[in-house]
Amino acid sequence: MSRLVVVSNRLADPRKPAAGGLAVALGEALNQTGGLWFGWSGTVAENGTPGEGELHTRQAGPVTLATLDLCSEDHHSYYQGYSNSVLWPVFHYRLDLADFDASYIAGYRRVNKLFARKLLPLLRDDDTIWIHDYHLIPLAAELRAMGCKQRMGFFLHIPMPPPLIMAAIPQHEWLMRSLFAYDLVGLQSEADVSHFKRYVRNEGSAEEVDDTRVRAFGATVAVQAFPIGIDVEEFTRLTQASEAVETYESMRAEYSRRRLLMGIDRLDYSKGIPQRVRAFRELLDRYPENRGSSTLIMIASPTRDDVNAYADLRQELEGLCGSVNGDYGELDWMPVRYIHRMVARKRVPGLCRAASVGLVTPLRDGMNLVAKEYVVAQDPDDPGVLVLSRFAGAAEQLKEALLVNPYDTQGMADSIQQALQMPLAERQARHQKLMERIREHDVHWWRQSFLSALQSAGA
Ligand code: GDG
Repeated sequence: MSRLVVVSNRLADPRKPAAGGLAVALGEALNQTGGLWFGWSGTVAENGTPGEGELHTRQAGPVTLATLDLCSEDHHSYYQGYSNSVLWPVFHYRLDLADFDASYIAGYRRVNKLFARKLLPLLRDDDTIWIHDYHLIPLAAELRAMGCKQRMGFFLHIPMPPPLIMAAIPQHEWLMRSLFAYDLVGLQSEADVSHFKRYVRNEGSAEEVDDTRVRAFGATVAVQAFPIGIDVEEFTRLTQASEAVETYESMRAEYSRRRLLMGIDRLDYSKGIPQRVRAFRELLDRYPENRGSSTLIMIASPTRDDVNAYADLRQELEGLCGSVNGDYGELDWMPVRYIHRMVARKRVPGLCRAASVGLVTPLRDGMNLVAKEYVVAQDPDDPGVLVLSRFAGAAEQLKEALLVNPYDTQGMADSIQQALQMPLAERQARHQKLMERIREHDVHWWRQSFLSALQSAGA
């Protein structure tokens, strides 16, 4: 078996459970092959030189972790700038929030080149290289330009936008062309694959070689959907562990007279968090029987606070939650509990299990793992109901959730009401089907199917 090399913007120590399912799954494959994980260290060197960075390596069992510092100029233009103020908003269809500052692209290219330069001497001839996400789209092209012949695959964790939205990025052709340096491009959903194929047909006069391979820009690449899953066993164990049980019990005791609705996300504009509060307000308005008896708990953990759009979102959300509580709250009932802090991972399943309704309502999302975690945390004998945006990648798989359009406030309020009223037998039947699908396509399936497709693609 050839050695696996994983490259991602950030990495985690796969031995630590707090690293989460993805790191554990990648860690397993890295462990089996004595692999290498390469990425940014998270350190910003104040007086560093652009395009340069110190490399640190350490061992985590059989796995080598190699991390690179970035100077503040590179961090600003590559990470905050091009990655999170151009690619993240545009790939989530938010052209209105994109900041097409012309200086960002140089930093993005510089850091991808720097990654390639520092990674190259660590590579062996028969390595299999798996590069992750939008920060590193041109990395394979940079490595190929330096003579790298190894098999290389790319997985995009966020959506692939439709061609006309992609075309808003001034460097769209260069970005899409650079994907053809990979042997395999993995996307989250069939919708993403169809957007990719349409783009390369329209802009690159692509020909479809077979079901998975397309030829354009003088190269051939395999493109397939690999919907990412969660580590079902790990999350089930976490659900049964004492911290989660304690959380569940204390929530049930605290809210013994109420039904709980819950949302847990990074505070990101793609997650449809204000839309969720508006729908909850509408629920209280249209279905007054929920006043005094339903509480919405929203955990929105801080993220990318230094990008402007995130500060605006925080302000909007605080205003919205305050107004619902002000307009509807009673001395003994607060309709919305909003927490802008990270909750310990061990408590997350307990929170999910205590909620009768899980609200996962992104405006656009590559997959959305919270949807899957919510389902797995439920008691199969008395499960809660998942209300899921049709614009989450997960909606392609999780058809037995109540699928909603987060832009339709009234429709979403009606679906929440339907969830609150759903008879036990229907809840159980839906939950069972959802569990089957989540179990079948877990994170191990995802990793194995990507890596085996990569072996065939590079053959
Ligand atoms: C990207 C794509 C794709 C959230 N709040 C807390 C917390 N979380 C955990 C959740 C879940 C994870 O973070 C979030 O995963 P998502 O999939 O929902 O979203 P992104 O972070 O945007 O991830 C996404 C994913 O990549 C994988 O490919 O699904 O579409 O955008 O595990 O539970 N965890 C803790 N405290 C919190 O407050 N401990």
